[in-house]
Amino acid sequence: MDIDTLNRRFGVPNQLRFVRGPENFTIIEIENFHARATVCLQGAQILTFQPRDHEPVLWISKAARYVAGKSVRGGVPVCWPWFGPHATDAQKPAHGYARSAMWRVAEASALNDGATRLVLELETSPANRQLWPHESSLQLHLSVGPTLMIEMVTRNDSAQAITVTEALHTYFHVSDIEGVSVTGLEGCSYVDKVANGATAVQQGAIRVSGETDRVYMNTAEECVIHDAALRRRIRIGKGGSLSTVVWNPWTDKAMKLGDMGDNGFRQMICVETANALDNAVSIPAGKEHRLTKIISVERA
Ligand code: TA6
Repeated sequence: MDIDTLNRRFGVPNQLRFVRGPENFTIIEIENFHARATVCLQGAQILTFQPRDHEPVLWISKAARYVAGKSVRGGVPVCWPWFGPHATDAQKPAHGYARSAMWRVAEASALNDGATRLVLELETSPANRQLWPHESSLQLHLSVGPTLMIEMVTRNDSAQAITVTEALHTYFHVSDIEGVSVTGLEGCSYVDKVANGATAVQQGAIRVSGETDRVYMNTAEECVIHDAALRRRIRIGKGGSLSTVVWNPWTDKAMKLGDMGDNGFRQMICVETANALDNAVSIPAGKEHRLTKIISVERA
């Protein structure tokens, strides 16, 4: 659908419009009394979120590339219908295909509280069906207001149960990675992907001083990123999620990724709301599963 048609059908006066972004990407610009945000239609990827009177909450790489069929480095990539490498087929894309596939707009509206609602739906295609041969659908429900509310809704339209792993792979903007801490996971066991998948138990707040890649298991807890230099706390609430992933690539991995920008890793930390590894979700035939993330910022 071209930009003019999108604006005619789904534009929300003074709040939401569609624009042509880099490399012809369709970008959704949202601005209301409470906040502003941008979303890339490919991958239903939230790129930016900035509440009024606050610094940007999400990190996006200064070296981000806009390539058709590739997710952009930063914001909130949608990992689905699997998280991480495919369990049995290394040829399949890491983190599933939703983050790099085309989505369509299902709804856009102004809410009574001044927030803006947007619903996007993953398009089906022969290529996607090859990767995931199950009658199912995925929608992303967003509410952009003083908080950013994101809901991934998986519906199983098939006649048998399906099992998914998933994540809202959120890159948060921080003043400096060694100046922040993350609370909420104290005492939680995690799989340490930097230590060959060894399991450990989180002692105290999380501080990062090297490559960090941990899947915290069986936790429904809210996490908080404490950033003294930015004089703020970012609260990350969740529902329908039993895993939280904490990731920073640090120097070498960032270099290998090639799109993190010079020292970009120093200004980001991923705190991902997920269902990963043994927290995979089984959805009975005809039923749906909702993973919810609520991001809010407060002055520290
Ligand atoms: O969520 C952490 C992680 O699984 C890391 O292992 C790293 O691979 C990261 O995701 C980024 O993956 P990507 O495919 O986006 O480069």
